[in-house]
Amino acid sequence: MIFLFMSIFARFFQPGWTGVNERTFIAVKPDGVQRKLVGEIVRRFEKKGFKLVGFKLEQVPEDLLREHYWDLRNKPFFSSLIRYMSSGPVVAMVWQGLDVVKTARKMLGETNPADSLPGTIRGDFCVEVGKNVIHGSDSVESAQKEISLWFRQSELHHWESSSRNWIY
Ligand code: DAT
Ligand code: MG
Repeated sequence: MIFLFMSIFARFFQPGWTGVNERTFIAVKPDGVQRKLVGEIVRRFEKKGFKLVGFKLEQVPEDLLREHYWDLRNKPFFSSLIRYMSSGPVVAMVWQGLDVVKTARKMLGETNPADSLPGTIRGDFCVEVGKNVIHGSDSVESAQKEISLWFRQSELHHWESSSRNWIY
């Protein structure tokens, strides 16, 4: 019910998330945090030229994870996915920039690490689909839903990057 309300809200309340203001939701999963990959992952997004607008370390309640992965609720791996995602803290982030949703998915690699090219995060740092270290929104619409599910407005920061004119 809350999720339905949030999706409707996200659909009609899109505060100019296009062009250089496009945003995506990225999470370093519990295995990524345990394996000390947070710095490496943040480094890749920073160096690419994207802007960090939200960041927190959080042990995520199962009900939020069930909403987050609602589309996969009938998959056989759903309950193990929820157990894995709630097994330790995750780092939830919002990154902003031109075509950030599509580009972040490229930087992540494929869902199955075995299909992910070297140079991608999943291609470089993991081997199994059930422990693939990172989440990234798959479309602008899911990014909007996921950001409103994981972050309060007050946790999203508006700031001017001093390197902006060297990137755009
Ligand atoms: P992605 O995370 O690349 O967007 P997805 O949305 O299809 O992939 O699935 C969400 C997560 O569920 C994925 O990151 C890992 C897990 N998953 C997907 N397919 C799986 C499978 N066949 N076995 C186990 N876990 C799977
Ligand atoms: Mg997905």
